[in-house]
Amino acid sequence: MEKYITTPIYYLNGLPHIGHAYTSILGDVMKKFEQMRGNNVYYSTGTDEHGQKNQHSIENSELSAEEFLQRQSDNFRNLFINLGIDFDFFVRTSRPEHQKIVQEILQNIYDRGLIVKKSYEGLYCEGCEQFKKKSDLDENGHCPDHKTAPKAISEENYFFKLEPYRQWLIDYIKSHPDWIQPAKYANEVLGMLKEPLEDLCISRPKSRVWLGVELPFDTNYVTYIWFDALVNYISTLNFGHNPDFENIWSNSHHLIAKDILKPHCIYWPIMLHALGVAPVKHYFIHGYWIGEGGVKMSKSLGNVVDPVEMVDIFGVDALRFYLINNMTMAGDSQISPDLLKQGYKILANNIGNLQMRVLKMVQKNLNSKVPSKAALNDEDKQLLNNIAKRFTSVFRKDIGLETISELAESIISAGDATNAYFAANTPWVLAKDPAQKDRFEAVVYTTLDALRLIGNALYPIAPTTAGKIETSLGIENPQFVAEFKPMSLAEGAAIKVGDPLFPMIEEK
Ligand code: ME8
Repeated sequence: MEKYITTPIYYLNGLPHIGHAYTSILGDVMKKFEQMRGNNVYYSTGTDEHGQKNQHSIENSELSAEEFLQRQSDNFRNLFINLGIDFDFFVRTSRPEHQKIVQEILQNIYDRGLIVKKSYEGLYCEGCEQFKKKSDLDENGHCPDHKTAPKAISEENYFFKLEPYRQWLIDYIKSHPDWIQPAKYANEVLGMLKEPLEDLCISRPKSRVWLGVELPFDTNYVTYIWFDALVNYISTLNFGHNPDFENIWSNSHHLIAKDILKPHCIYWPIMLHALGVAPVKHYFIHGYWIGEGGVKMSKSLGNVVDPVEMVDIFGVDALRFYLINNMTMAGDSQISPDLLKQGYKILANNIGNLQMRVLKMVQKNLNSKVPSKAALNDEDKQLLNNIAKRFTSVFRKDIGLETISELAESIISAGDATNAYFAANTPWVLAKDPAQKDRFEAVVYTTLDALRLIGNALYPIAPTTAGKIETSLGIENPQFVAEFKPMSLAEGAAIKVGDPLFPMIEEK
């Protein structure tokens, strides 16, 4: 079955930060997880290239709009490639094909009388690219997310009526309890739907915003950024021109953080409903990365975690593992170079050291060959069966945030169990006693086979490390599939002692 996974498309007014890296890594982990289960996945991520926020950054740069957007978008694309993210499509909303589909959709709903023109006065937060109600603001009259006062704006604009769809949306949420995950965000959306919905302003006069998709029915206006950006999810599938659209859309999954709940879970399903298209199949909504100690990351506090710097210090796989292992379902999660270092040490101690120790033993005592499994006893078999059973059960679950964090957790606990087994069986003592040869071989085989299972499960999160583990065990061209058959490491295979998986980090 083909699945479609998307991330938000990111604004280009700054460099990609750890939050952007996280959502796009998460999508990649989900893609690899599904591929191991035998499912095809089409995965899109990319950049949101219109709107007032991007426009101001262009105006403050020395570059033309096209040059600025290209440079900024490439920063994201290149980072994602460096992070091992295997996207199938990199969205750029400046792409003419996307703009054409936005215009076709607008014309469709305009022709059906769903858009009206009227004058409007409102408070606009540029950070959110949204009009705000007084009740949305904090006690100082500021946007609670951006801590800035929204601007009072009065202008003629085009509007799309949301209120007629409110009851349909409430009913849809209530009758599809796993549509928005975790469920607390479904409740948050239901809370937003308690009051009548204001008309959505879907245009911006070109006198104020020139960076956008021109309205097909009034060339004095561009399309509101969110109306344009949300359409990316279907323009990527060539909506309106693709006979296979429904097929893949019916298996679509949107990954977003909690900051963009309202446009995604209110505007977007209503837009689709008006077009006669079913909503996305699932939303997976994650919390925010914040600095160590629970403070928001900000340049002035100097606690912004730069993904490029973190990759330089810890490498791609350790960063990916930290992000996946430490995002809590309950709320926000903390990150800092020190916390990443602790996460790195867990990987080094739990998997890296074990792998190196056992491989060196095989090199020294067993002529670099995987030993026989003939003498495995109940304890050995039980360890391998337990690990295999746990991984099998994780890979049987549907993708979702909980499944992916359970995957990370199951890897660490398999590593802990194998380390405890290794320590209790003291193979370094057995190695010295010829009478214990069979026992020695059984303990080494068991440890190597446990590492093989761990390497396989690790693939979605840390693909390069997974490949290194399997190759070090004498498996050539490892194929990563969700099959965890214990005791199937080939006896006699030639192990390879390479560099440590997680070498000591130089103090900077
Ligand atoms: O909202 N922790 O773009 P954006 C976790 N263009 N994730 C974070 C994060 C953090 N601290 N900060 C950002 C936009 N993110 C629109 C989206 S989609 C049709 C249009 C991630 O650049 C997270 O995925 O502000 C969040 O939802 C997204 O970046 C917002 O990116």
